Amino acid sequence: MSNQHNQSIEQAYALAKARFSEIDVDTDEAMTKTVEIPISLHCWQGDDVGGFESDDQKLSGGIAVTGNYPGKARTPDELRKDLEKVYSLLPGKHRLNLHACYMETNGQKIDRNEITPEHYSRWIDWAKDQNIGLDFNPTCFAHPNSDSGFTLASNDSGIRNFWIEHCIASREVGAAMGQATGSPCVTNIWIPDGYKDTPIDRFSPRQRLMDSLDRILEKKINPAFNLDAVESKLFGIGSESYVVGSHEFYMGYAVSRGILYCLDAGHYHPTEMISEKISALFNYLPEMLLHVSRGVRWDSDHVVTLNDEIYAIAQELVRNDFTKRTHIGLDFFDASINRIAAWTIGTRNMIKALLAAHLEPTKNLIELEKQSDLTSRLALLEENKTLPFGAVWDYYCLKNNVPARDNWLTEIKIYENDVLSKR
Ligand code: RNT
Ligand code: ZN
Repeated sequence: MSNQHNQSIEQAYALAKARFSEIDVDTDEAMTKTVEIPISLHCWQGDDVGGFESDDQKLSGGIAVTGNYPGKARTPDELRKDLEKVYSLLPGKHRLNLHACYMETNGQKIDRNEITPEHYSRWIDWAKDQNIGLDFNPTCFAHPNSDSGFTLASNDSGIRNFWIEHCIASREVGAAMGQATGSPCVTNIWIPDGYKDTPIDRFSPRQRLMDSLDRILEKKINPAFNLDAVESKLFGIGSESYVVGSHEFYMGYAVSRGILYCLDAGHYHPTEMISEKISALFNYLPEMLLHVSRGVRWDSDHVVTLNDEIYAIAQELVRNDFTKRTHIGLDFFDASINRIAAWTIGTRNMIKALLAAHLEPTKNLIELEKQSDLTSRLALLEENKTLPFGAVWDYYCLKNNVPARDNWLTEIKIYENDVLSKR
């Protein structure tokens, strides 16, 4: 970038720094704290949750990707190349969240219950090379054994055992990833199980799910290598009336078993916010996983924008010092726009929200709350919204050697022209 461009960012930053110091906020410290927080990028934004197992397996499980933007990654190498582009546009060091169906088997048919760390060795080598951590997910959908709509809660013991084996194997893969990268891998279990229409027996499937999970988690794994999480959901396409793994089910399960609970921002009633749940759950759980997403009218997994909820999530984590206990993952998939841009926009927004939260004069606001000066609390919260946050963000990008302002978009346009359009 030109000197002039950098200079204007530096000048704006100097003014912003002075303005923030008037309200006792240290902008340099805010940047130092933000850069320590990794975001786990979801591999599935790059190829519409396709994976590399077989060509004919359609997405299922009540989730859907819409859009047909050209340039989708067709191979693991293409996906890695795309990810490298995205990482180069993000300030800070981040992680990759991989789904089991992104295995690489050299053309060999490996069923889900047969996966071993070897089938992810290229991902592991690449992660080591990039110096990034890995997270993992069993893929309990898009497979003939999930066609009935049931997996770990199935009443067919053959089907149930298959998925139990897959999840057990996934934890081993997670542990190998954690060991190889030197950073614990969060292995997150989400299953689609549920009914389109009103069930008679809501209890038995949940008892079966509990039993399946207990069998999966039977083997203790060193938490320095692998951490287990379970993700709840309200409904999916085709499971509108009943989802076995509901919020209450998994909250109770995670608390009673001492594992991580995954809060997905799209998995609750539309007015129910995960930002509100974080401080409740941290009374009972040592650590949590987030799937930051944006539902539009339903669990539609739109690209994360810098909206009230993403600010609120970041505020909850920063104000309460929960950032070290929270694994921040993303979960959106949009194929109607450039997929690399979608990843970049959503992730930069999560980072922006964290930086903004670090720029809040929290101590002063808490003081007002303690004094019951609720008028000033509201007044200052509103004043904060127009502080020169953008100038700090631009400088944060500059300082971390990634494109500031909308310059990242220029890079993506070049990449689209040179790489994506040739696919
Ligand atoms: C589905 C869950 C789940 C998936 C990914 C692909 O509703 O949110 O996390 O999106 O596993
Ligand atoms: Zn999710």
